[in-house]
Amino acid sequence: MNTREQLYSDMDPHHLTPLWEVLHALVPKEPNTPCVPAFWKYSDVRPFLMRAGEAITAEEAVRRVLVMENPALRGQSAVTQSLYAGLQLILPGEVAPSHRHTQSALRFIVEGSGAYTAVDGERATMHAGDFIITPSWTWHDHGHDAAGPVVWLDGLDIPMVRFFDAGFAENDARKSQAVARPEGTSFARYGHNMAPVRSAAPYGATSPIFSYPYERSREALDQLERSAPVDEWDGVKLRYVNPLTGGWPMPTIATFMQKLPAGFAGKGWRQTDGAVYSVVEGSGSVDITRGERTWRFEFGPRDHFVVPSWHTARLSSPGGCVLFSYSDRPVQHALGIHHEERLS
Ligand code: GTQ
Repeated sequence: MNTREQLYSDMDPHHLTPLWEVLHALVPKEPNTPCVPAFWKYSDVRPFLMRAGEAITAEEAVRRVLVMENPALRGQSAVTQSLYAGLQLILPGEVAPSHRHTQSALRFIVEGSGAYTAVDGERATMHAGDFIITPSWTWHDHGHDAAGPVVWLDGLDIPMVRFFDAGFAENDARKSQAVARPEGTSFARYGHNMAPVRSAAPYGATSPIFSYPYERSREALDQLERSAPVDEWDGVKLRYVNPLTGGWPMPTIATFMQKLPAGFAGKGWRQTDGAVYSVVEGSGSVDITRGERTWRFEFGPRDHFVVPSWHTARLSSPGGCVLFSYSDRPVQHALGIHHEERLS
């Protein structure tokens, strides 16, 4: 053994290791995520969801969800290094029992309508395309008194909270929480560019609106498509906001909705926040490149895909489409490390 090897092996039992052997990997010249582009076609996923509906009840499962795992991160319940994604199914008459946890959740309604999620005593009825928030540490249960299966995308900061080792959870003694306020109260208080005169933010860093209806978001995108310049990279894209701060609606997760006009052939971009996309309406394609490798996903309604950090993506849509997406951008902004590059 030479001097160095002797040093390494002598100090190894002391849990010491030489930085110079790993420095390049620790501080890479540019982001080098293990996460890969991934695509879930809804027509492939849906039969498994319906089989899950026969295999277990929502109550027994607590949350009957098929987790979308990044193919390069299997076994970690992670769709990117920082984010979780799953598709949750609830059937008529079922209840997913009340619990709370430190992790924040978003629900983006993919199929069906009439189920509800209850947050802190207020129910929000689900319609396809609605974006609903479960703030950190609020009691929440899901139920369904209407007809047909309802499926939504669950986006949570589970890997982030796990990374910080900061997660707590608690089951409620009640199966469903008591309704304390009529549906729509939060939206009336905070959803009209107005706010109560004397009250602090009820959920801290999280938006006091927990349902952002699709109808309103869609209307804004439609009008902007007609009346404002279309961005060459994003089409018409808006971010959801916390009306009390103008910032992100959730402390850990940014959410967006965009419309690609018919005939859109976007320019390429890359960003340090990997993003999960849910196709709401229409169809199109995304080309993702990283070094020599290229992925192309042809998407339609209810399909899901991932654009990982620092992969170049281009969106196209001959017939027009609407996309919802989410990422960990609020955290990267807070740390001052978010970076974006738009190719001409
Ligand atoms: O609805 O509370 O997909 O706690 C994963 C963990 C959903 C939920 C998930 C959860 C939930």
